[in-house]
Amino acid sequence: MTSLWSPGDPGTLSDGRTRAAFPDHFLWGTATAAYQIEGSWDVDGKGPSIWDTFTHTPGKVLDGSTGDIACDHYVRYADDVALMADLGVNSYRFSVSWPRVVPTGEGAVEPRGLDFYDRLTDALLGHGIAPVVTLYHWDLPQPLEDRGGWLVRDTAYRFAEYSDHVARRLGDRVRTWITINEAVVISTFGYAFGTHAPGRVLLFDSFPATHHVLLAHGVATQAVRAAVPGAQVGITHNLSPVLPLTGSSEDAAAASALDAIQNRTYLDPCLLGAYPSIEETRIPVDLSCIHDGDLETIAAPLDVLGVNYYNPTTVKAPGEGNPFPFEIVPMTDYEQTDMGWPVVPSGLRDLLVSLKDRYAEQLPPVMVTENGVAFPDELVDGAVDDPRRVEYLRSHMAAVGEAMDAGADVRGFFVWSFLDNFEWAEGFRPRFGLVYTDYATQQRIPKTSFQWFRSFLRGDA
Ligand code: IFM
Repeated sequence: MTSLWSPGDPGTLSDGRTRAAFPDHFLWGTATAAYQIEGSWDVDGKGPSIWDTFTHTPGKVLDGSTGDIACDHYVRYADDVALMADLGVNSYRFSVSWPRVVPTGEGAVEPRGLDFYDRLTDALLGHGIAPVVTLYHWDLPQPLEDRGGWLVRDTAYRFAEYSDHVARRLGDRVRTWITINEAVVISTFGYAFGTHAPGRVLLFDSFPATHHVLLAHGVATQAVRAAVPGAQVGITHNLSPVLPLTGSSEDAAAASALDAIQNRTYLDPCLLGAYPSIEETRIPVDLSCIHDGDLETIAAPLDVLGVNYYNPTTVKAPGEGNPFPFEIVPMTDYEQTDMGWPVVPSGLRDLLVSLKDRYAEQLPPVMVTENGVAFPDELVDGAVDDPRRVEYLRSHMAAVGEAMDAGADVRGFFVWSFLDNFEWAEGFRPRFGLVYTDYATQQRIPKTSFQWFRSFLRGDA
């Protein structure tokens, strides 16, 4: 497939919209995470994280790779920021590595770690790019995991202390703060199924990890607000609309259960102050880790809700002997990404509209903090033509516009990701970037999708 769009064409969305159709204050950015891009895993006093341990354990990552070097962004950040400026984004979402700032997870701060984020923040502001800081994107300090990790309550309070350190250092320049990225992934892949660090396989007994991550969000929100007057604080959830395979009541019940398990278990406590009931999730969990007052802490009103969208999920009723109340059905009728995910732009519109309908006045303004796609990009004669990513972005951004037309209060959109990077248990194979990373040379090669996004951001029409 050659590009439908080529340099010189208007930078429009799939429905013809241009940037001018969105409000002036709308944040247009890209997103990354510390472990996925920084490298320099053991320099300047940084402590080990659970992802350092996990990737250094043979057999955990598909291609055997690690984030030891990744995109070498810790060293090359200034050039990366200059490339972002060339792209024309007005915002950039990055995460701070907890073990870089507090190497053992509690106690002494490593000033060189904070200095890095200070330099990065200044470099962004120097180019007129507003930083959006995520405080936790999965790299828990290993010493805290050794004491139980997210299964123990104390980790939430250590997170609040670390958040306070970061907020005090960057709060004079950073307005928007995301406490936690994708609690569902942390607890499900990290503690229920063990495919992510720290690799615990606790199935239904992983609920304390869910609760303590959400509690960490609550107490860190208090810490950031205390340190930074006027801070805009939120949490980012990875949300997947759940569709029943057929109109049968059994499939509808399966869809409703999975929606409660993977979406509402994370949204409801933050927005409504209550978990969905066990009758709704149909998962037998021990709720004794919830203490009096926790849900009030977790449900302090948010300034913004971050939404990461990749695809919807189709389910049917479970077969005999399935311990789960649903069975996932592959959506093979749709274009498939390199992650095996279906491409369904309308799912993003439906999701944003359904949040508004479901949570009404409890819903704060929303930002799409991640949306993007991995396709098998190739470097040919020094260039990377990725027409499928161009179309993916054009259609998903149009879906955001449609949701806004329908009344959704969306304030920003961040492409995942700025550059190809370490995709967790999948290693370096999936390429999500607008910029191709040549890992052998660390050369950055902007793809056609970068050119398209730049044209859209400039308002070329
Ligand atoms: O790479 C991840 C990111 O770290 C969290 N959200 C989903 C992305 C793609 O899998």
